[in-house]
Amino acid sequence: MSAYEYHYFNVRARGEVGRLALAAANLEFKDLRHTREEWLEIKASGKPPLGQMPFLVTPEGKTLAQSGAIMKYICKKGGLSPTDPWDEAVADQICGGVDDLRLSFIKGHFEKDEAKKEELKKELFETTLPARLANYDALLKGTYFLDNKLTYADITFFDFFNGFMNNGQPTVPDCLSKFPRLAALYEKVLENPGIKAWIDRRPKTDL
Ligand SMILES: N[C@@H](CCC(=O)N[C@@H](CS)C(=O)NCC(=O)O)C(=O)O
Repeated sequence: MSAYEYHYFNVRARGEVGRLALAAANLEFKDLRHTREEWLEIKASGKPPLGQMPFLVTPEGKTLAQSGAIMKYICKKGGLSPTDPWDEAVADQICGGVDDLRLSFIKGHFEKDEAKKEELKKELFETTLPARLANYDALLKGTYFLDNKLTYADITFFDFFNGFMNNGQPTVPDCLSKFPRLAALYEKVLENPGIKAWIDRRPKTDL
């Protein structure tokens, strides 16, 4: 069986969660990192379903866009998805909260006005993040968000705190220091053999 193709720019950003999912699911994949020029050609070809990256090409040749949809599909294929509908909704709740945090981070990161940028960062780090982390701490029932099973909720949580809050460094980010159970969850995800090997071998990028 040929490998999955995963298309994105040479950054972690929105694309990394899919790569982490592929690694955790132990699925062989081609990590295709495109320059802007290459991307414009690929986009013009009409191959990416929504004209955006990341997008996935399955071994059967099917294409899928949207980082969250790709990540969930891969996790289902790899047995990293809850099977109970309620558990799946709980996992989606975790991921939706992470989406909100990611959007707040991106808004601050790309803000051109320096004063506004500082204001957005202050709000995220001093207000939003501590409140949300307290919520996540309360939602954590066992080793993982869904007790003792690693799912896409944990991978999504890890991706944000590793890729966005800790610049891809495998150490536990400072913002988790007041939440030892969440820090332990982060470390537990990092111990997954597929994720660990991927983090060791993935290209080092600024974003
Ligand atoms: N909601 C989408 C957002 C996708 C998106 O905004 N992709 C950007 C890169 S992060 C992109 O493809 N930009 C190039 C373009 O639109 O031509 C997802 O999560 O996949």
